[in-house]
Amino acid sequence: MESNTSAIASIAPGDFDGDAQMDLLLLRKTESNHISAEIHWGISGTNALDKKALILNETLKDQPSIIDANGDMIPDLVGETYTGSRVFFVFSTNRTYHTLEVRNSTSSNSLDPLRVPQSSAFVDFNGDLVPDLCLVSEKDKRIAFEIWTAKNGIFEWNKTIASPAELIVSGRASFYDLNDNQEINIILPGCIDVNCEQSAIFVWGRGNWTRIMDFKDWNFFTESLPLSWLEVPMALRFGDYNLDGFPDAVTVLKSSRNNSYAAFLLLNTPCSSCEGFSRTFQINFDQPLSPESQHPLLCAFYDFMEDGILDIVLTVYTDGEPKLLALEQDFTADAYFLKVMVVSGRCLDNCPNDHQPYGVNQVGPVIRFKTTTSTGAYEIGVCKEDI
Ligand SMILES: [Ca+2]
Ligand SMILES: [Ca+2]
Ligand SMILES: [Ca+2]
Ligand SMILES: [Ca+2]
Repeated sequence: MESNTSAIASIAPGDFDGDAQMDLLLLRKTESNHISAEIHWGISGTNALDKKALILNETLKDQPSIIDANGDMIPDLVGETYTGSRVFFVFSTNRTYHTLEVRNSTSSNSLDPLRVPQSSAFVDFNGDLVPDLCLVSEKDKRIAFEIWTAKNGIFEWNKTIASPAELIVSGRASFYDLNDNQEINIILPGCIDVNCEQSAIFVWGRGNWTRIMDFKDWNFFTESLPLSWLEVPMALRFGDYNLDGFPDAVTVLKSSRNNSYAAFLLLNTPCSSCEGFSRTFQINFDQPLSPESQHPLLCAFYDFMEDGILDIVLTVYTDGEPKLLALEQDFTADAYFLKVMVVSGRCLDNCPNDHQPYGVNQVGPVIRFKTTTSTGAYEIGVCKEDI
């Protein structure tokens, strides 16, 4: 790979030319604060990268999202160029790309700018198992979720959902089926005051926002982390910790009593008092995931043993530097899990080096499965890719 002095903002794997060999998307932050994107091509049958990379002509305002814009199982990108156009970058097998403007065919109004940091989702919103697109835009400091439904390889604008009016500071949304009704919910953490002394979690489901949780002594926070290069918006990170079929979350909160930070597990539990939604989160504030002497920066679920039981990975800031901790979970309850790997299936009978045709990992897959419970009843599960 050629050397370049611009800071690397992020990297992501993907097969951007559809030859069933993983390539590398590398994003850089230029000196003028633009994001530039390069694709480094994997060479078939080796672990090496081609010396010649594809560098996108356009620079972007923020990191793009990886989606499949035309349904050909080759990943594409969507983002906003530095000049303010919202575009898809569509890649093809000959290692080139073309741009397509994102257009709302039902309106002649120009599209609102995308929110920075962008947190779009490529998930199935209408239950046809084809991933749709949710782009987060921002107007007059209020964010909105634009749902674009995929039809025959084209995204059509379907609706725009404004964030709850009482939410003053919005965090990063997550997209999960929180109440197990086979419909994706938008889960939005944030604050209902400017100083984030009153935090809350809102959920979008069946056409309404419901405030499912209010915080008191521990809250989300807006200040940046002690590492200047790490910009992390307030966010919940999801996984089914206790294997009951309902996604749980982890996050870092700040104490309003002594300004300390701690990471907590948010257990998805039934809620009888949440008007309009059947679930909420329960937090055991006496049991943070990290000792109070440590300053947690980030936490997420991760299955270290690949046995279906989620462990937790935690970054803490101690002695002036970040450290990575792994919390292994001991799980003994009677539960089962289904592990599904979705691949693109690209390369048919001409696979390089005689390997079986299976392709590589894919963005946006959704699976639906039907099982029989011990009492003979049918149980339907719908699951999207965990990212
Ligand atoms: Ca490739
Ligand atoms: Ca594509
Ligand atoms: Ca769909
Ligand atoms: Ca759970």
